[in-house]
Amino acid sequence: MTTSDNPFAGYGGRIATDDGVYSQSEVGLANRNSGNLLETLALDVTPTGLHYLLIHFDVPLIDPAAHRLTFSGAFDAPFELGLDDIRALPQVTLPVTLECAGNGRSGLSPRSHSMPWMYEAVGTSEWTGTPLRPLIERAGPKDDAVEIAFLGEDYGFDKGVGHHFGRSLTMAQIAELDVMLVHSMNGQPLLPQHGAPLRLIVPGWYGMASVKWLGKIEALTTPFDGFQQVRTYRFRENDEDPGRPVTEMRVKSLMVPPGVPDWSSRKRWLEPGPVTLVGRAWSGGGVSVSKVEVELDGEWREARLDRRAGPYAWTRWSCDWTATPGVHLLRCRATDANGNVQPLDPPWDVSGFANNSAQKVFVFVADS
Ligand SMILES: Nc1nc2c(c(=O)[nH]1)N[C@H]1C(S)=C(S)[C@@H](COP(=O)(O)O)O[C@H]1N2
Ligand SMILES: [Mo]
Repeated sequence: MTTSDNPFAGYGGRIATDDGVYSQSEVGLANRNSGNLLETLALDVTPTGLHYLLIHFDVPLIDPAAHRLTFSGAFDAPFELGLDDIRALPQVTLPVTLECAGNGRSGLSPRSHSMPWMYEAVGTSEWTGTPLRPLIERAGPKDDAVEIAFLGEDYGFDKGVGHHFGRSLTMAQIAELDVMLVHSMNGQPLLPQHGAPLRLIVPGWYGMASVKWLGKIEALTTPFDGFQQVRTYRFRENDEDPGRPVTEMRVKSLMVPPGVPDWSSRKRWLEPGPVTLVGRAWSGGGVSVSKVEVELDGEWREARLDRRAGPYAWTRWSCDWTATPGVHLLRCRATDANGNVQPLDPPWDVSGFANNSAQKVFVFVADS
């Protein structure tokens, strides 16, 4: 498709962004795609209604009783399944921390025009469903199959290109990753906004791989060229750069902002004295967090780490601080078992993907 086919071409393009000033369309995106409230980082599992949302188009409203998942393309034994068939297969529940690749985008300058996340596009849920790999094996990819594509029922336009939201994984990734076909979240059937009745969960990767409203699984003999695979979710230095695909989550940590907030600035107010700071840290690909440090009055102090609920779930951390009167900037940074450390400044990317720089929280401590 060329840009002249863009049905929206005559109606103006994306609006230029200006640091600190948000356009109406960015506010519109933010109203549709809510974020997690950082106070719930105190919990192991994010309450379902507070899990962040990223919905590119409209939520397709699907009748679960009529829904069929089809396996098609370069398979020797294509078949289809209904929801009851999937529930009758071996069931697994896995706690998985999901983070949007665009989380932190607002921290970049210049900022690309897309969902203007700050810190809140992350959450942990207990997902229930069946492992994907045995179903792929049952369908039997032909010898020349190179990738499996996962297509959602939602359809819309981006940069003038109409498409179903779709992503792919290579045969090697299917063999390596613990991909799940999921119908329930925290013990309840998926809500419409989280992909009902069926979605993919790709543990350890950024959220874009976890296709919601899953309708088709297709074996391909050439790499998938869908918009969400080749035109976005790529790290790019500049607009000409073909880029590298976004895959596993980068090491990151967040704290529950202490004290109480100012309504509009979200800056914090605290009484002086002892306070326990708590938060969560995670990394991608099942890699564990080995250290979290909190910057308190210019000094980096090591936090205590709890045991995580599973290889794909975040780790709780805590750190004691004696708050003294005045203004403080608190930061936290995690290190994973591979030695990756969160940077203090945002890593550059044209689209603002995977900004894992240390969170900053401004705190005003009252006079004693
Ligand atoms: N079909 C479909 N799947 C999708 C999306 C989408 O817009 N359509 N958004 C993706 C992105 S970018 C993310 S971060 C996660 C968000 O999942 P959640 O809304 O359940 O938190 O879903 C992914 N799967
Ligand atoms: Mo995302």
